[in-house]
Amino acid sequence: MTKPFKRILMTGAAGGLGRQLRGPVQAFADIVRLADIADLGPAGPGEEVVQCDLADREAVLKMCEDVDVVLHFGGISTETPFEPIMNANILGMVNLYEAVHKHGIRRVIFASSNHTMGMYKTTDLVDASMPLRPDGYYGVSKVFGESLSRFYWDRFGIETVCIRIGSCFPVPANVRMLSTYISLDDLVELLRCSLAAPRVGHTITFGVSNNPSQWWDDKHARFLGYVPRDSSAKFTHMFPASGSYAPQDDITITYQGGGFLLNGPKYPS
Ligand code: NAI
Ligand code: 15L
Repeated sequence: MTKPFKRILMTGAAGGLGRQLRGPVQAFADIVRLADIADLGPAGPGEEVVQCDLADREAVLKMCEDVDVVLHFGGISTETPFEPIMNANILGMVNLYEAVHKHGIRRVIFASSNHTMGMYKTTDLVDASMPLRPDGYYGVSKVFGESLSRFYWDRFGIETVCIRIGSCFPVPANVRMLSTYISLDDLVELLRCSLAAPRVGHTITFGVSNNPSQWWDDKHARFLGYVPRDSSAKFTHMFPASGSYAPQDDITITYQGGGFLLNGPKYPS
């Protein structure tokens, strides 16, 4: 069967999501180029493997040679001190888009995050037109990525779908994740839709399954045609109601960003 692309690049391929997506992304292209700063092991059939630090401009330029489309999953994925985030998620993003532009790559799918909006309350319903409210350095770096990709669309016509991924883990780790859960199958389907749509311009979509509790309204990205099939409902029994109210001053319950708020910048440090 003919595949939609000749060569797809997936950064962050050695990470938690990258390892699980390594098989499914084969459906999208004849050749999958897997990249990470960490070791990826040997290339399998239909694969190429590149070890590359996103902060290394020349290496990123080379990583993007002869690529048709990019799935950008590489970078720091949690709240950490600023320096690693700056190198991987900010400088790395600049290097990537410079290379994408130089090589004439037309579309990027960017693994953004719900932490771009983590300071909204868990009682809010958020959509992509609402002001950004990141919950720490990590969320701010994803806001930077969304903003940089917007600039590259407006100025150079490079298309990006920013997927504000919720929590893509096999099983929710806490009550919060009953609202933020996305299954791997649903994420793969959202990637497929983001690659297949004829025109995406600069689109922000929420990567979430059809969970009983919804914090995000994806009305601005319906045209992608993503219809989640999974739900966190099957995990609800893991978190029975305690019968007592959570303390009002618990910021991990008040804000959508949850535990990330505890690890962000604090003064005095
Ligand atoms: P992960 O931390 O397991 O994987 C990230 C990968 O990026 C790692 O393999 C790491 O070696 C690589 N990396 C880090 N710094 C790098 C650098 N300077 N140069 C090249 N590669 C570098 O994270 P995970 O969970 O696989 O997430 C993948 C992407 O999806 C991340 O961008 C994350 O922010 C985003 N995301 C993930 C969510 C989830 O539920 N897993 C939720 C929201 C966003
Ligand atoms: C993210 O952005 C992280 O990359 C991931 O590790 C999870 O913590 C997720 O958000 C979440 O909010 O659960």
